[in-house]
Amino acid sequence: MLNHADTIAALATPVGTSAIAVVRASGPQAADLVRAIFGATPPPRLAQHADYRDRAGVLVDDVLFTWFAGPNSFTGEDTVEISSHGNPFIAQKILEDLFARGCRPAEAGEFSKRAFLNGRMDLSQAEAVMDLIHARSERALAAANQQLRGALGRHMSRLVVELVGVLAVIEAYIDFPEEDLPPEDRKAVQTRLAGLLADTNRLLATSHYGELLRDGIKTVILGEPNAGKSSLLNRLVGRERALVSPEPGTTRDYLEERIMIGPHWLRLIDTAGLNASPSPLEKRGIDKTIEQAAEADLFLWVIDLTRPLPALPSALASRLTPANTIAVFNKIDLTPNAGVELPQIFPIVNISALHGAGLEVLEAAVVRLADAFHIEIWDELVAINARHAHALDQAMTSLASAGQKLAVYKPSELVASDLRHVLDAYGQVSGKISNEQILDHLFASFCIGK
Ligand SMILES: Nc1nc2c(ncn2[C@@H]2O[C@H](COP(=O)(O)OP(=O)(O)O)[C@@H](O)[C@H]2O)c(=O)[nH]1
Ligand SMILES: [Mg+2]
Repeated sequence: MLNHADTIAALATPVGTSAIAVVRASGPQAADLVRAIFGATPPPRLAQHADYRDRAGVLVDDVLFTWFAGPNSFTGEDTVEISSHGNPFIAQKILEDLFARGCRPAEAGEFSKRAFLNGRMDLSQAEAVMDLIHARSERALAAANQQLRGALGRHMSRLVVELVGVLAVIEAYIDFPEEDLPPEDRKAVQTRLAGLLADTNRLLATSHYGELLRDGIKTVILGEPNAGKSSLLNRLVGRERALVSPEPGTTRDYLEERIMIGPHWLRLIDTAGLNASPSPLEKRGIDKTIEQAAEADLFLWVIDLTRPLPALPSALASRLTPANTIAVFNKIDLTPNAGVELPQIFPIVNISALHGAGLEVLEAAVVRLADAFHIEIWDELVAINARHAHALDQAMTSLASAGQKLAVYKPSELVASDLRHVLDAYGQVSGKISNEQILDHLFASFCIGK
């Protein structure tokens, strides 16, 4: 275990009035602190009821505290968690007392950093702690929980083991340059590299889903002016978020709101109406709509049933598919029997944004489309973040380069050098691959006896 000389302390709960507040201290002095404040270290992981008296002996609060003896703690160090009444003044008093007794204020993320440095979790798990804290939907929570339990780390370990195996085969020939890689080995290595590329790509392909879970599914409401887009946004958000008016062109700029629909977290965007002959200001609004649509995951195309179906600008029309678009026929209160011929077969939902009819059906339709974004790899929900994606992208590049070199009989050193880059890139994801681990693997597979 790494030695961190400092004992750090911080408030683990938000500042403010609440039922309880938790102050946490971690580091080599934690045992002494517990003895000094509470008399003795109790059995680990059992909450204790005690008076908290500061250094001057003044009673601060009666608290529950829990003692964690390292390495069986979040950070891997001796740790104490003190739950006081949730008054920020009390929590501050306790913190000040801990500082007076020799702790120093923890930096942002420092508890997790220590957990990582002490080998309590890999980097992807440390990130999952953040994801867990910020998860806003059932799906995001499930993904964070799986990552925290090491799902991504396990996938990465599998890839690393396979890669190191391939590297071992190639390295064996580097040491004996007079013997080039025999054709059957070359073929086998190529097949294994192709497998690594495919598996890496599968993980990489979850990055967009990761974005959706962390930032919300970008859902653009579009349609002609006065179709009822803003009315629909207000309905879904549950309050008067956007101005609604019979005057066309009310929404000039786009508006964004985040909402939950079923298990999904959505970034809902209301846009300027697609007026066929816009004023210059409307034109700018429409350009923004097209910009927003370029990166959207879902579309709610609001169609006013009392009017003929307008043509969509081609930049938009080309983005809409039955898998990402719901045709929302609005104003059924005015024309209950109307229908509109659509240019493609989209799922259709009839609503009245004004009266709220059809909203549940619409939400169910959104859930159905959003469900399709769900990706599982080897039965686990994996959704990597942007940092992982960057590393895996580099891994893909180097894997492809190694494959090419093999194919054109480049020297094995050059192939091995590419593969070491892949190993570095894999290592960035979990932050866990040490040279020793690699050497262990390498030597374990060296039974060539040459
Ligand atoms: N009768 C009826 N009027 C609606 C409905 N939805 C919207 N409207 C009206 O249509 C007009 C334009 O609505 P708005 O939401 O501002 O449309 P937007 O321009 O697409 O954002 C307003 O007067 C709304 O009250 C509906 O379902 N039924
Ligand atoms: Mg509007």
